[in-house]
Amino acid sequence: MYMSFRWLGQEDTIPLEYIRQIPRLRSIVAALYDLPPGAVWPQDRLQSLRAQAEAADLAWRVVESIPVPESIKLGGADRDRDIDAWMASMRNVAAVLGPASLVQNSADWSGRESPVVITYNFMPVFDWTRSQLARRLPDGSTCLAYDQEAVDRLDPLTSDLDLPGWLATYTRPQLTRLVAQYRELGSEAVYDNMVYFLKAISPLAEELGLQLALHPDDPPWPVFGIPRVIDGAPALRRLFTDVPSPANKLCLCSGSFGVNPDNNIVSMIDEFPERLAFMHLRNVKITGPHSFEECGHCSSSGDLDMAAIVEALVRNKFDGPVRPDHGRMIWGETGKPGYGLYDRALGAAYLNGLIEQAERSFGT
Ligand code: DNO
Repeated sequence: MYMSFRWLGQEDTIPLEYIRQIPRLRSIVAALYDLPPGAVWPQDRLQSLRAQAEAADLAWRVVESIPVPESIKLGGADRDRDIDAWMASMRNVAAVLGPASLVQNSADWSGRESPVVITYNFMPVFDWTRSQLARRLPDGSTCLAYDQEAVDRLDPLTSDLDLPGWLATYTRPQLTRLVAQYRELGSEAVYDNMVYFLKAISPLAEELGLQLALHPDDPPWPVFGIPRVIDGAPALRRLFTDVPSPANKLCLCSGSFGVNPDNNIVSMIDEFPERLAFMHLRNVKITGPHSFEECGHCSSSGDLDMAAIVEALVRNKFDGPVRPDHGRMIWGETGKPGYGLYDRALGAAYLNGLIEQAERSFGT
């Protein structure tokens, strides 16, 4: 298992050099964030991002994410065109980051020859959703939070939403139409559209040696009456039966699944070890029904047993990338909610400690 860190590209205020200074940090997770869903990612753009990472002595093996256009999630008239574009991006990612391109100065780094991972999600319209981007905690830090009562008071069509994961590129009429389409479509049809998409792209992923890492719905329940389909182990079981391709894998996000107490992350790791491509490791504190805060990464800060999660990964011989996930804002830092440097760096250091200890216990 190797540690990585999300870097948000040119607009990220955190220098790559600082990321490299985190102990054991040798690789970034990145994407061409400025390109809209449906655009083909050009090789020269991928190449220059890779070169930028390598100039800072960091590898780039994990793409997070190539966005899936709404036409694909809706099963619309343009979906085959958009799937072709997605596959063209897959080809370019494989050509630029692929198995033949080893990272320099990394003889001592375990991720050196690891497969390239492409992360994606199948959440309609809003991606990850929170009701508060900066809830103040008693220690003065701030965190992201989700409160169902607050969300119930919001109408996505009339409220001024400032949602963290949402590509706020839709005009109000587009948003109105999309929300109505998804509400009418329902979750079974969205699921079928996901299967259609995966059946179309997984043969190419296998051929190119890419791992497709599906990020779960965050939170794992319907938001604003819009369906969400990857909410727990039964949904995963069904998906891996319907699309058995070995390229069909997971970005198992402990914090997304973990806010539903019915989801046991350790059992999921034990049940789907061969499906794990990438891990988002963060803790969460459940504050009420369908409500939670994003706490620090340590087990004692929230409701997930992070040591048991890391132990399960080592026990199952997981050798892919992991990353700390959303951090709180601490020490006066300002920046993109969830994506500051300090608390994520603390998270990486803590997780590295857990990994070292678990690897010793299991003799790996
Ligand atoms: C939030 C992230 C998500 C994730 C996508 C994966 O911080 O975990 O935005 O990148 O959902 O496609």
